[in-house]
Amino acid sequence: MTFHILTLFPEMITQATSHSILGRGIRGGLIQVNPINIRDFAINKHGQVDDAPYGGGAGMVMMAPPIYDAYRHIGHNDAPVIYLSPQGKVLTQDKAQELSTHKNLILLCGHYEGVDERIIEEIVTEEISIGDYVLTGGEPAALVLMDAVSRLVPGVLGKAESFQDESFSGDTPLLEYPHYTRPPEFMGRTVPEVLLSGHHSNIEAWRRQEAVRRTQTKRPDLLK
Ligand code: 4FV
Repeated sequence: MTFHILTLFPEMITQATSHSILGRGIRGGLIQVNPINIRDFAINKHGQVDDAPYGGGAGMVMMAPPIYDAYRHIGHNDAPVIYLSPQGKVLTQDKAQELSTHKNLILLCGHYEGVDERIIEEIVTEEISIGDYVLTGGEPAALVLMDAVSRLVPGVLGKAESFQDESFSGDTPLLEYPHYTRPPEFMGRTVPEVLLSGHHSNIEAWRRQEAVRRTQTKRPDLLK
């Protein structure tokens, strides 16, 4: 799968995606990350890509033409175009699962007060938010989406990593059960006996029960 990112800060994307699982997915050829610098499509030799809002008001607005030309440059007019913005539906595991089935995804990162509404009307297929708070730019949100989606692309997660019974997946989205590893004792705290029993069905039952209990206490909204 290829992520085409329309951004004013391509280095933010390349730097953040070259590590760990995403980096390995890229080196393994399973994931491609193609940042396009909108400023390469500026309207004048001053590299202008934003201007004052019509109707006045604070801040600047990103202009539609440079974004449109950058979009055309990608050459995948059939790919979903996602605008990362607080106005979007909040990203969920199910949405990440759906997005992981596409060969190409185009991510539009806003800055300043946002982008001219007409570019949203012209090219954006859906708006996605990573949460009800305001960022300085869409790049951190694009990186969150790319991470959540990439790890669901077959082969990106190695054998050691699995997305079995993880949070928010499966028919009833539960939070994950607690994890323990060596040392057997830490600051006087021990490991639940059942996990040391080797009795797999008891361990499974305990983990399920813990997942339900935690979801009831921490995220009862998920059980509704
Ligand atoms: C955001 C979010 C977000 C809004 C103005 C970028 C900023 C600036 N994106 N989820 N929350 N974007 O705050 O996705 O253009």
